[in-house]
Amino acid sequence: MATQPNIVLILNDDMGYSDLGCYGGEVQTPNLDRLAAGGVRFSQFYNTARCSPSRASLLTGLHPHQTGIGVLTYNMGPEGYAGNLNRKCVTIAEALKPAGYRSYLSGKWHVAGNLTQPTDSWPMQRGFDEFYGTIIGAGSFYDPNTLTRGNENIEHEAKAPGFFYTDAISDNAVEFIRRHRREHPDKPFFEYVAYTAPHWPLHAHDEDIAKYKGRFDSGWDRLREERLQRLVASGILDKSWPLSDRDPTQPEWPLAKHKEWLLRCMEVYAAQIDRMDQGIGRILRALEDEGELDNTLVIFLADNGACAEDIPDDLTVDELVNRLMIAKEHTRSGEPVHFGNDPGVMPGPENTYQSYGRAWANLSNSPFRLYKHWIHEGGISTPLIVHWPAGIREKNVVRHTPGYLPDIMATILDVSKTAYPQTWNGAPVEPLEGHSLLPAFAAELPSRPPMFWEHEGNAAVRIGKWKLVRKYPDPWELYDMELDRTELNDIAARHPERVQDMLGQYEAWAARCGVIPRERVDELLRSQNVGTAFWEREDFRAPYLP
Ligand SMILES: [Ca+2]
Repeated sequence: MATQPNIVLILNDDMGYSDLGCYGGEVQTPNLDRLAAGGVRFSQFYNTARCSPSRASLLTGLHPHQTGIGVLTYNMGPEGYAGNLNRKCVTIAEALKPAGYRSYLSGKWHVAGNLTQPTDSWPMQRGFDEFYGTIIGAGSFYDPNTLTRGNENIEHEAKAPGFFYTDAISDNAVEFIRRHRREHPDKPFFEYVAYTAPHWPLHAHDEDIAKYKGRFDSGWDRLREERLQRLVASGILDKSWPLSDRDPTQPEWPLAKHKEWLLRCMEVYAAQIDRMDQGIGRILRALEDEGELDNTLVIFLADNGACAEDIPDDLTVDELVNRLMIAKEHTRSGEPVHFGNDPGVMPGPENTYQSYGRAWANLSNSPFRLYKHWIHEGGISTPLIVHWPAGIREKNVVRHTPGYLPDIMATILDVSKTAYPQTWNGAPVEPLEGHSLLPAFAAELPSRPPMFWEHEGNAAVRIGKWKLVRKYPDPWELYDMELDRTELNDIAARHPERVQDMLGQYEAWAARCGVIPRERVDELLRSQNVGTAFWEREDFRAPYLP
């Protein structure tokens, strides 16, 4: 390569494996589809099951527990769960600095405990030259909390007519590219674009929602089958893997109540992704206009599987607005915001705050089981699209080599020919956990090192075709991923020695990386007065259940 490539790393939030057009879904994503057609799609790429841990791992090439982000950004101190990106890790932006890169972030941060005062864990103190976005993990798309430029709160900018966070993320990403070319024409750049779509609340524009009117009318059962058929037809999934059953807590489509409202929820969810794709189109155009598209490695992925966690009815507005800071009590024009999944209120506008529910999340993760928060395939499987005309010869290929988030740092260092640092600011840094996927851009890899996950007691180890996985507090399950990617036949009882061996490797990893047992995490949560995490409560409202 004559010159170092630019890198544009695009992450989105709470999206299922099969929502995108180029991964079998109904959502119209022509710009991501274009990247897929000109690059490589990975069929077995994995994230870390929830927002903050995934972002911590993606940004550092480590496991989340090593970075201070064991669960989320609550302080559950001290042993690696401080809720702040610590000093034993470097971000991609920091690691690329010695190689001459400038770094930009447009979008969500969510790896800092302090949401209102700049700290050493905020983006500008973690290697980024420019930052536009939010520190918090979720919020209104019309009026987000913690909107920040550099280290300054700019929430007032969201009061401008027509403001919409997804568009603002896209526009700032475009502006960073254009200004970089004017002001630093000789330097390569790293841009991290972290969308919050399609995380709840279900906020979208009428014109985008209208595109999906009728598209989901056949219901989740039929659509789950259609998605699997398209995934098989496009060579992403093997035809021998059956569809998992519908989530047993959810009704078959004909029995679901409030269908008009239900359909609207899925239409808004699709519109959220659609709007993101439109913005990605503008980013790609900016790269083309500046003559940079060929030598830019564009990477797209999601931070966790689709989300079955609703916003519970009994969470007070005070908790949402003041303690969690993920909502505002009134719209910008002073109307009250109607919180919760009331089927009498259609989601989309600024005065609503809703989620699409478990049955649609089940569709989003087709054909897999479970959701965000679990380490089964529905929780951690993500599309991964890589596009780099100057560096990838093949077009429109699907690669089945497995990979996971720590590999992204390793890959970016590899393509930019940059060494991972042993120290940063005079202190030692944890050794890199990921392995470069650059060789997999050209061909399937014969093998890869083991992969490990842990999130709130849910855990897994993947060695070759074997996956040992636990849904806390249930026993460990064993799956042969070549025969059974949808995890339908637990064969742990038939392979006791393999289970013991994999468990031993898992426990050695967990001890090395500072994983705290779930029981202890619960104690810490209670001692920090965080209360029962609302995303785990079973009492949320699902008004469509028969
Ligand atoms: Ca997320």
